[in-house]
Amino acid sequence: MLKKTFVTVAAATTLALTACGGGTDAGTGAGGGSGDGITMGFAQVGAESGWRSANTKSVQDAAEKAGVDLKFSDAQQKQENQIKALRSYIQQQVDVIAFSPVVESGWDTVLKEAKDAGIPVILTDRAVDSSDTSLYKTFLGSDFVEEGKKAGDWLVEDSASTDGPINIVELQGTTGAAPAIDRKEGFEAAIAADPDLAIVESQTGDFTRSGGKQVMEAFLKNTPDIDVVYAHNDDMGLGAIEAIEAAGKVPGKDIKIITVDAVKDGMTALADGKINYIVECNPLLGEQLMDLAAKVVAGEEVPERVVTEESAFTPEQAKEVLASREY
Ligand code: GYE
Repeated sequence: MLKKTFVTVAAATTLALTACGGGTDAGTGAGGGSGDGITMGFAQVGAESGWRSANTKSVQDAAEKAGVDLKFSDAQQKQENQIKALRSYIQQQVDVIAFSPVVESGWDTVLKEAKDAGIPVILTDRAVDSSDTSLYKTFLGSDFVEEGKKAGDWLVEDSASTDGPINIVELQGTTGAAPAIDRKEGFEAAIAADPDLAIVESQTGDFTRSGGKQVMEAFLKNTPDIDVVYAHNDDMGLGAIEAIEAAGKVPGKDIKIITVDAVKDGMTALADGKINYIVECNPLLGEQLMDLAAKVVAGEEVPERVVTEESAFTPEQAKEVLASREY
């Protein structure tokens, strides 16, 4: 749907600073030339996970390919840093702002400042909970509730033949972040189908490997019979594996592990049988983002919501795709 031509962009982008590159790539979705002359301020969450690194690279590569002048900042998982970055982009009068909000709440004031300055904002990867949807043009990213649901559905099916209670511990993402809230919600809704499945402990590991390890160590100390770990991303699952092994248990067997993302390290652990199931979350949003930015700057209509397509992997499937996995 997004892979449309941008031949009209050159004419419509009256504010474009330099000559546009024509539309030779138009229709391929490759983004070549479509963003020529556009300045984009991009406020990234941080560098907390393998997913994030792949996302950053995708945005930087796509900007270069599209001829977009990218001003990139890393907020180190702190909302105040992200707000500062947004204000500096407003001051610099960039053509478009894109950002992945670290948490859902608290954006109205700064988004209003961008709107008043006439700078369009694109949300990428994570959503905000503002009731005023005129504060941003579009949201490009995954359906996190659906991801949580896929994780829960797999567990319901996997435990169908087992009798008795199944104790799940949950490693949540960053508190207040859209993917943490939604992945929890989707998973809980799915496991409600089986009364034997219960979340007995749930805490944030902040989407990091060290966070996942630390929280899992505490879970293992406090809770004797853990059957399943549900981690909101691969990195926390990988940290949990270290804690489980250090406690003398076998990850994937004594304790089953379900994660979200499907980055290379996660897929390697899945292929090795240390993780049992991974729900994919696609970080390669760069090209779609540059395409949307070109349209928004040109004053063209864009869909309110652009959802990325994703699948899920078993160990067998991980073995098949691992070698060709880009990130
Ligand atoms: O799943 C996690 C990262 O917002 C979808 O953030 C993203 C999440 C991703 O730290 O690994």
